[in-house]
Amino acid sequence: MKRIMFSLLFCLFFVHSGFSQPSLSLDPAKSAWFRDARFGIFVHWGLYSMLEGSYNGHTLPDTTLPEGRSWYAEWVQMRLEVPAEEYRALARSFNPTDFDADAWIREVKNAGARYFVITSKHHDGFALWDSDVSDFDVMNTPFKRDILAELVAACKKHGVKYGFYYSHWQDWEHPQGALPYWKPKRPDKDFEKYWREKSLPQVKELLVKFDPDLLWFDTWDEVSHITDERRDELIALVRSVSPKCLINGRISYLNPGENIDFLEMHDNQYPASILSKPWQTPATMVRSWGWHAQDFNWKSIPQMTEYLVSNASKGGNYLLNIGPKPDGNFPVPAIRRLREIGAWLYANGEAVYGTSPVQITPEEGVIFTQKKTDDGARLYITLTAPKESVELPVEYGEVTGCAVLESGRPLEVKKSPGGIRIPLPDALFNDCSLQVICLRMKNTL
Ligand code: JFZ
Repeated sequence: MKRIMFSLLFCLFFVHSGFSQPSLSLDPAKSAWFRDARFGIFVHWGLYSMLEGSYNGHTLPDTTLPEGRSWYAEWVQMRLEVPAEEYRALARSFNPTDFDADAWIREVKNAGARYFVITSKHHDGFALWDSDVSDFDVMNTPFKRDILAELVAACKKHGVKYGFYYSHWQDWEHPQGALPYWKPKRPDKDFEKYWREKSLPQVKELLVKFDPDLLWFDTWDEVSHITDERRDELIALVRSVSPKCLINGRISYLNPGENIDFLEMHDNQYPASILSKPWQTPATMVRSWGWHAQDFNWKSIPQMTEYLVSNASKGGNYLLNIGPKPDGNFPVPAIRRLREIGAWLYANGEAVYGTSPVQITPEEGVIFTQKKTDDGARLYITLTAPKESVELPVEYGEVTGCAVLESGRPLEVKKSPGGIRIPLPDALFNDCSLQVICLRMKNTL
């Protein structure tokens, strides 16, 4: 009895001390919406958009850099060496008179995206909201409108989750913010000043003013200055202000630790296997993130649709970027792509939203996703290339029906040595949009 009492006390002590620890982690249930959403829209917009990828007669090439990276237009200040005062002066003519937050978020919604992420402050240090922390913000432009406030209102109205990209490490405006790798490195005690004066206070301001659903921090290969201590300090700040705000892995790309909510892939990077944490690929429609008037490398709609479904099949999301123009409009090729992806999701969204990965490696030209339903389960087979039939290692007795998802056209299921075989009619491949087969089953795989 004494021993039992002792263990009970011991347990109580443990549980209690566990609760009194400041917790950096977020309940995984709070990222359920993110996992189910699968598709988000990203926006890179700021003073750099006004330069459109060119400066002083030079244009950033749209070819790939030796390291496999592109000449991103939002890096124009550093890549084409715009003098600091001249870059700062862009604020004096920032006036995107066509900007309409409601119209943007309607496009996001019609695209079938479930969340929206915008650069609240990119590496250039310019804030798109009314910041009490820094004068380098949208209120000190002729436009004088809090862009984030307008977008947040539109997201709430349309039921779209929203988050902010915030460059917590690189800041080319603050005299102590981190600079690109080819510039001299700041002494760490200088960076500390930027960290205390601008980075942490602006993140807090974003949380308090706008209550975002997620924060998108940005570091990559080399995380000088972003030590584990600073990473954890920032996580603790977010957790202390917001019980719901998700944090991405690029808060410290090489060492995200255990307390981030989802992993962020490298730009346009697609993992080959299923990952256990929620994750997403930030992806461009062209090469650049920010608007580049000479970047004509628009990706095809089937290609982008395939990235979306393929990521879903590995438990991940697709965060597709738009670089709005300096007048506040989305580029026409971006709008057409958004609307066509939205049309595809209108017909086939069931194969994407709220699905889970399947542990079977599919044959070439096929992507699997699945979900449980009240009457059993659905296996979705997305076809990325024409073929005569699909073979599946599924027991014949498990199948309760099969049809093309978009049209409802019934398909015959045959018993085969390896399980089942579904012959595919030629007409399925009459146009270039991906077709999905919905297999009704008794249980998930
Ligand atoms: C970063 C930003 O620098 C870029 O402007 C954009 O916002 C993107 C989403 O995130 O991109 C980088 C930049 C450099 C590397 C990786 C991502 N890098 O060198 O590995």
